[in-house]
Amino acid sequence: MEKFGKSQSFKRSEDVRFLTGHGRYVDDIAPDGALHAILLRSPVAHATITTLDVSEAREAPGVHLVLTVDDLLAAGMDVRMDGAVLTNRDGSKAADPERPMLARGKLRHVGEPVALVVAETIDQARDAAELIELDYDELPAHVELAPGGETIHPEAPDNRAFDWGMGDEAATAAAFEAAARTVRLEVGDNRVIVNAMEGRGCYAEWDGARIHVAFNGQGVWDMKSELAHAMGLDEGAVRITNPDVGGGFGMKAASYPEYFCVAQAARVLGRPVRWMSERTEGMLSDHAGRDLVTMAELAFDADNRITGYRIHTICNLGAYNSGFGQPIQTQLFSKVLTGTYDIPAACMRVEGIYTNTTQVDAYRGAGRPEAIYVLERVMDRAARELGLDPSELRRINFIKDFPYTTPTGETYDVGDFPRVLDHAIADADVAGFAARRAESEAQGKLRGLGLCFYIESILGDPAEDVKVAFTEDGGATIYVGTQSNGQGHETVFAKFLSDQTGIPFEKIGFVQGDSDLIARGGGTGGSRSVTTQANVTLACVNQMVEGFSTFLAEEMSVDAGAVAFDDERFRAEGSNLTPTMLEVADMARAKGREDLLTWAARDRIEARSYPNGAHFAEVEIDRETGVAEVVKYTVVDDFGNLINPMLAEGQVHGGVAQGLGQALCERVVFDEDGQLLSATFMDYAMPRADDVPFIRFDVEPVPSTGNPMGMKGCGEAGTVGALAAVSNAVQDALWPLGVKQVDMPFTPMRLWNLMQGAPMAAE
Ligand code: SMO
Repeated sequence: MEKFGKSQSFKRSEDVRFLTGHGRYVDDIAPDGALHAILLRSPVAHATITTLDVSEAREAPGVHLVLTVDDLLAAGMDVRMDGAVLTNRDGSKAADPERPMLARGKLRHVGEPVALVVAETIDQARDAAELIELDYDELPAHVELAPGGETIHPEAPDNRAFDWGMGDEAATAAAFEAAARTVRLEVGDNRVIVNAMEGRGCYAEWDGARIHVAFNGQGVWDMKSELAHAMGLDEGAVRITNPDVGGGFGMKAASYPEYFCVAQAARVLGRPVRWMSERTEGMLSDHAGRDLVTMAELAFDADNRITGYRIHTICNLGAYNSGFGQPIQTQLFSKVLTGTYDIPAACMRVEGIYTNTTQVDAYRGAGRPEAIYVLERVMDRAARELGLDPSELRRINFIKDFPYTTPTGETYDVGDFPRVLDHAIADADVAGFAARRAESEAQGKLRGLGLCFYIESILGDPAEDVKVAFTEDGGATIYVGTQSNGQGHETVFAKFLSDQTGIPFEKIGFVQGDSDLIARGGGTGGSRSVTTQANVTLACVNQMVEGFSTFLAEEMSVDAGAVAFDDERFRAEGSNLTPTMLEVADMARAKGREDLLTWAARDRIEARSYPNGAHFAEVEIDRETGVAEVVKYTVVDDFGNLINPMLAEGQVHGGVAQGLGQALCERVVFDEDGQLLSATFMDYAMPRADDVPFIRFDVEPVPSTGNPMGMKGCGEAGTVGALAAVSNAVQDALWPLGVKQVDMPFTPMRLWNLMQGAPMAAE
């Protein structure tokens, strides 16, 4: 691993641009003269449309176009949005009702797009939208996370989208029958609204032959093929770009109806058209996260070893299948179902439910935080019931021999969970907790300590693309298939290329997110970027070194194979020439060897990697007010080898803050009619800076064997660990009062009621 020993906390070169207001976000760069689009959205959660008359709106001042689903269909568009579909336990296909780009006959959630209005100004578009006549017969809304209720899609009786399973049910049942002890716990995982700092937006332009759509997404490739298909264009006639993006978190990974409608408007009008979401609009139309309830059961033998684990989950899909809605709480959840424990028999059953709410899809971790949350909550409960220290119960059950194949078929290559846990116990000063608790109590506060030991499986496309082009000005440009959403890719990937080639960092240009410039790419998601991009960049550098060496052998009049590259210079015995890579590129250019000036590679990592770690949270709860505060937080991660520890730590900070927000304050409330009551920042509580404590972070690396750099991926890990750590700490604080179960979010009202002995429903 010597070659990767150059890891260092190199500062982000893009920050100067971002901090001085020079970011190029989609709404900053829309073409001059672009028309403004707004969406008329459904004001009700469930209804049959009786009238949709846009004629008056079309005549309104400044209006250029109004599109309904009929207009899209009349233009020959395929209005059906893509969504992955599962196979049920009984072998049948899961319900796959159409999700139209604009409402088609029915309205199924508040905020569903109904019509697109394009005008000279936003105000004119808004005024025109008021003139649209939308009449409907309201239907009862199905909001509850349970089967039954008014049918939303005829294809899904009882509003059940799927009934999916995995694992060995019979072996698990046998383990439960033979168990010395069993422990069960029902755990809710509250719905969250993602609220990226930058809302969703796009613009589109049509030049008569090609469409260009710029949107703030997590990659351009899925959108390219979907848009070509929907608009009936060759892929060659579609260019998709992602400029700077202010946070995606899985929510921006999907294609959304607005992008297709805006593209069609640009094609119809032959003029650029732009759309930018407002905050409340985003809360109603961005895919939400989590929203599931799970019954989890553990079976133990007399030595406190887990012999069986099973879960039954009900999860919310919202009104339609969105891109990844179905696989998240099922296939992705299954990747880490049994966590870091050696569990011989396990199985899962998941029922997906349609409701008259906005779609629920990927959110930082997509299924893996949910799986770890459930497991680490029930492990914590088990420790209490078995009378063991929570760390001890985990230690007894840790997987110790690698490679290890889990009951759901994942093969963990390496890990050293006891070492990571020991490090965290020391860093968190677990030994001093009793004294800290006594201090808190002296001030009228409850104090709890919570542990989560998580593992993640990095996901997304294991293949990635890169191109390196040597430029006339004596530098090089790296083109990457991944997509920064603010993580610092520009710095990390240029620095990686610099380290591997000796090309000075400041001479390396960076290009991402343009389907015309990069052959293919997997975008950002599933903690994949650094591993996949570094892997393929390395493959590309190896090609460059080989090609340049062959070229140089001739120039130096030495044998091919005598030329060596030491990360900075090419050298060969018998030659005084020791050129750098940029110098070789110049030599090649002078000789007209254009073929040596552009290098492209595509490579696949053969195995996934499994970041893991321990989070300890300490929470103080004010008995008078019910306010819970996270007062101490410690993370020790095994991310394998890091190429920029500072940026990895930043990812952990952000991830923990997001998990802490879900645990402490974020609460989505729909009323019984399906109206979103928490649709502004006055009503929806995001975590603020003073909710987040100092986070102590360290690493205990066990390099992955799944990729040549020994990396493990760190983007989602903070969120995966934070939910259960904070929840177990709150549980620990309340246990002495006889409170046996409490679900997120731990709002003051909820905790205060619990402390008064009032039922949670009193909220
Ligand atoms: S939730 Mo992510 O972008 O895999």
